[in-house]
Amino acid sequence: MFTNSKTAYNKAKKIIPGGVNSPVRAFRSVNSTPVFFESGNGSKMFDIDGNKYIDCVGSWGPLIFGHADKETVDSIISSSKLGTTFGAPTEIESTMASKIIEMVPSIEKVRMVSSGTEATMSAIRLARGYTKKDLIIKFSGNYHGHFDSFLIKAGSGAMTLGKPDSQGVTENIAKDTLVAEFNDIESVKTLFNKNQNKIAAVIIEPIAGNMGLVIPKNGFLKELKSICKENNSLLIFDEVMSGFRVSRGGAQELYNVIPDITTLGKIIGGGLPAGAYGGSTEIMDHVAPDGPVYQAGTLSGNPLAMSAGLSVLTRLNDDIYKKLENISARIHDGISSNIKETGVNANIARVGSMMTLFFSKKDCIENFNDAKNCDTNLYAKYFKSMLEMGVYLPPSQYECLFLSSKIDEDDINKIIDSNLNSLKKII
Ligand code: HOZ
Repeated sequence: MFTNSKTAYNKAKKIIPGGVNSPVRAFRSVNSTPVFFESGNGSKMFDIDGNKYIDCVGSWGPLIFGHADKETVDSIISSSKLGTTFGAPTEIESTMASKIIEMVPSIEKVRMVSSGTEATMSAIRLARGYTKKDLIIKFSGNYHGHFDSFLIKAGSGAMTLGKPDSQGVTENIAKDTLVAEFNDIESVKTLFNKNQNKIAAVIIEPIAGNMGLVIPKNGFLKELKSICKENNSLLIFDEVMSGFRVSRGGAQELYNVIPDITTLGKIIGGGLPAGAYGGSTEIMDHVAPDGPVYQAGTLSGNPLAMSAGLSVLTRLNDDIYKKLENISARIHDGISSNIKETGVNANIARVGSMMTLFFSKKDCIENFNDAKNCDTNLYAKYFKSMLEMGVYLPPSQYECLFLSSKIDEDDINKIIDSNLNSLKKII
C-alpha cells in the first residue's frame, strides 16, 4: 500500500508514462499532481490520503447512478460467476443490442466494441467502405478518441498538451481529415464545395463536450444533416458522452436529428469498458462478416460489460432524467448567481446533467476559438480551491461535469457554497 497520493504518483511516474493511463488524469492543465483514489460510494469518492469528495466527474460519464451502485455491482458479480469471457457469442449481447435499438432512434443494427475510440474509428471505416469515398470532416475542438484520423485540432487532453496534432500521425492520414468550425455551417459548405464527391462522412459530437460543453446552435445539426444528404455523405453522431446522458435516445432524440451512424460508449458499459456503433440495417450490413468492412475484437460484447450496461440502461426512465435535470438546474442556478455576485468573468453552459463553467469574457462559448481564449490559469486556481473544499471537478477547463442521480440536497448546497467561496478566493 502507498501512503499518500504524492508517493503513489512518484512511484507510478517511474513505471507508467506520466504516471497515468490517460493524460487528463495527470492534472497538468491545472498545474497540479493527481489525487489517487481508493473507493467510491454514491455521490462520493475517497482518496488514499483520507479525503472525501463530492464527485462531479462520474468517471467522465458512465456513473449516472453514482459509485458502487448496488444493481450494477450485483449484475457484475452474478455474471462473473458464469465466466468472464468466452470469445464466442452469448445471448446477453442480443439483449443489449435490442435495448440499444429500442432506445436510440437511428439504430436498427448495432455492433459492440470495447471503447468509444474503437467505436468512432470503426464508424469512419464503415462510412468510407459504404460510400467508397476517402475524406472525413471533423470539427475543431471535437474529440473522438485517440485514433490517428481524429487527432487533428482535437479537444480534451490534446488541447492542453500544447500540440493539438499528435506526433506519430502521418501526413498521409492527416490529409484525409478536413476540419470545419463547430456551429459554423458555412465552413462545412466550403469544404464540401472544394472536395466534391470525395467526402465519406461528417463526424460530430452533437453536444460538444471535449472543449468544455459547447451547445449546438439552433438548426445547426439539422443543416448538417441536409448537407450530408445532398452530397451522399454520411452523418456520424459521436454520442459516446451524450448518449443515454441527455435523454434516453441521446442528443439525436433531444434535437430530433437522425444521423446515419451513431457511436456510443461510457454509460453503455455501466462503468466497465464497452462501446458500440450502429445505424440502419442497410449501412450496418456492410460490416464483416456480412459485408466487406472488417472490424473485430476479442472482448467485444464481453458478458460482464453487457450485464453492467444493461443494469443501467434498463433503469433509464423519465423519472431519472427529471431527477438529473432538477439536480443539475439547481447547481446551474446557484453557480449563475454566484457569478453575478462576485462579478467574475465566467459563464456556465449546460445540457441536462452535462455542464462546464468557462472562465471567459464572452457570454457564451460557441466554438474552439472561444474555448481556447478561456482563462485556464483561473480555472486551475478554481479547480484546486474546489478540491480543497471537497468537490471533485474535471482537472481541465476543456472537459464537462457529469452529474449523478446520487447527488443529494447536502451535496447541492455544498457545491454551490464551495463555488461561491472559491470564486471569491480566486478573483
Ligand atoms: N475527454 C475525455 C472523455 N471523453 C476525458 C477522459 C480521458 O481522456 O481520460
